[in-house]
Amino acid sequence: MKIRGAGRIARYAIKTLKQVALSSSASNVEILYSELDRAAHRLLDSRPTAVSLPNSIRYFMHHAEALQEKGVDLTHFKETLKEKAEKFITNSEHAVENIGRIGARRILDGDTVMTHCNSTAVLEILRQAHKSGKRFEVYVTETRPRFQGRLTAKDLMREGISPIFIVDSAMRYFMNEVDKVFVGADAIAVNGAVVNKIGTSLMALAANEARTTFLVAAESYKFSPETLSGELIRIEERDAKEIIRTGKKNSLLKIRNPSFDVTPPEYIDAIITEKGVIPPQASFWVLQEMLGTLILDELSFY
Ligand code: RI2
Repeated sequence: MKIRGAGRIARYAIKTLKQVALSSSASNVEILYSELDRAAHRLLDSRPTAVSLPNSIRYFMHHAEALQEKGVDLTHFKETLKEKAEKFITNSEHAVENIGRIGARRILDGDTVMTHCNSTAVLEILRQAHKSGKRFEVYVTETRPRFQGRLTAKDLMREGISPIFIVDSAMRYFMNEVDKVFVGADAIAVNGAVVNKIGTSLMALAANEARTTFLVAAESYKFSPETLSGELIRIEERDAKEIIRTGKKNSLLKIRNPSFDVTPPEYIDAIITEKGVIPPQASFWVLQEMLGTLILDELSFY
């Protein structure tokens, strides 16, 4: 949890693999490849839900494998992987900027918006809308149990935006005042269902009932290729201690602490990606275009 936010997790994984490659004392490409393979699996095991993690690792390991098959020497291997890693990080940062630019157009002067958790992509939309001179109100939920909403509130204040901070359960109470909801995504399935911080699907339900527009901001590497073959996205369940101190007194208490939930496509008006705005039902085409058959072939390994 030191590294959080689906985009940041992906960039950090790539940075780590680059470091493993550059700092390795392996004497040949084969040994270095197996070191990278081990590191890739350790990284994969760290968080199960954010699809940006396997997608970024897949990108890096695909290049590592192609270089190994080509029979390049160790220096070339390291240099090329360094370039590929840096390219991924730059592209990912540009993707967030583009989402900001595209999403900011959706905010009108005088709008009231609401957000949940702490999404870099959503913050960029709000930042760019504010920078362009639009005035709007932002409701920010505290996002129990880890209170990432506090981070969002701080980020917004740093940009000169003054947020309205509410408890999660007040989202329905204020929804009638809200014109648009903006949330990020940890993963998007082929049918357009969005996995995001626990509480997102409740916010979508409340928005649907109040006829409030519900928008998701996500880079294309958050779409899950595994779901093309019917696999489900695993929802991370975290330690009970995040909710309550467990001890003798409440030893009979069972606690469940899922970190994410699934919002069905019917409750989502649009997904804002770096390529443009799509209806959730168009997720299949994003997956097809972004990932291609080559990477799908490698799903069984990563
Ligand atoms: P960006 C976060 O998960 C939140 O659920 C957020 O909406 C999503 O990742 C996307 O964040 P966590 O890592 O990539 O805090 O837009 O569990 O920053």
